[in-house]
Amino acid sequence: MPPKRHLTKQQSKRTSQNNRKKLNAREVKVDDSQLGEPTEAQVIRHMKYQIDVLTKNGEQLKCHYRQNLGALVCGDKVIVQPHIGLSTGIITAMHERTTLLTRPGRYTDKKLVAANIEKIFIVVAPKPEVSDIFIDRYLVAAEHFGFTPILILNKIDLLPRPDAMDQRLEHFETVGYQTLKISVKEDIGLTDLKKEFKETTGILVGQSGVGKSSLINYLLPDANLDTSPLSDISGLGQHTTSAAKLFQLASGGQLIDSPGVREFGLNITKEQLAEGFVEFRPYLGQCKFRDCQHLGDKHCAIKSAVNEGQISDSRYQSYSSIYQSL
Ligand SMILES: Nc1nc2c(ncn2[C@@H]2O[C@H](COP(=O)(O)OP(=O)(O)OP(=O)(O)O)[C@@H](O)[C@H]2O)c(=O)[nH]1
Ligand SMILES: [Mg+2]
Ligand SMILES: [Zn+2]
Repeated sequence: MPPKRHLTKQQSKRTSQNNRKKLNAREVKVDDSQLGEPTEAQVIRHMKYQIDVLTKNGEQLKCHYRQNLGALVCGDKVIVQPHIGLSTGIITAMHERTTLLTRPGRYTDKKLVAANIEKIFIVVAPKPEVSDIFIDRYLVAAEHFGFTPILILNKIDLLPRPDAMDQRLEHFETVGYQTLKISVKEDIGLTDLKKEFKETTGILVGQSGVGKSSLINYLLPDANLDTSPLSDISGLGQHTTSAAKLFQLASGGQLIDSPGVREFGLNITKEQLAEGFVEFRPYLGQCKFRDCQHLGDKHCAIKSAVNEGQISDSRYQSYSSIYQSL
């Protein structure tokens, strides 16, 4: 057998770009006279070479798009022209985005995750276990990109007592974040949670196996999304969901299910990181040195606030370790 060819990042990027061009070229051979009226629509899923949209009239179309539009992502509001008599179409324009969630990609510095979202629901569970820094990364992203974060503890049916994880949640409540405790399995706390989905576009994020798709299935039984138990060996989720997908809720809101991640990478500068810790803000600009990195300098206003108990040790540790990783 010939040795396996290892592609460099550049090569794989080029190969995938070429494949995409080929595919688009193949599909684009549609006579414009076969196209219907331009219609408002929203991207509900972006798979490798295909984009599913939902039109204002509730029609679902498989689409390709004009290259000059740039990358499109779940949540994007677009104009499509349906192919008459088919459930396909072409995306011809995109409306300006109100918000955009991105993270560093494997081959690019920015991978789009979702657009036009207002709330980010950070889903955690007693199992798989989660660290505070995992949550803090999402909170920083929420502050940076301008979403309202809500921390959801699912699977409370697995806890020995209802208050078993209260302290951990209180820690985030003290900083000012809303938290909710639920069990999708035993239908606990879901009425309050549903209120948070009304008249807004939200995204469910978190580790694999915390129950994001299970929650969508509870809200929309017809969605019939795949879910899987945690791995017996690692105790971790099995990365069941592979692409983000947007759902219309009966209450009028929209909710995006997203694939679980091991760690949420941040696309921000070191200065933006400090801004992303909301309770640091009153102290920023008060350090002795203008370029203070808040990593333990004696004359650092943030470090003093930590020493005086105004900022928690855990949040400060998250800051330091994310800082090192940027
Ligand atoms: N005990 C308990 N198990 C739950 C609850 N909600 C979901 N699960 C289980 O958790 C496992 C993982 O659920 P999924 O919905 O696949 O998790 P996910 O977050 O979508 O995972 P990925 O798609 O891999 O990111 C499944 O076996 C669910 O049945 C709950 O409230 N309690
Ligand atoms: Mg899932
Ligand atoms: Zn400082």
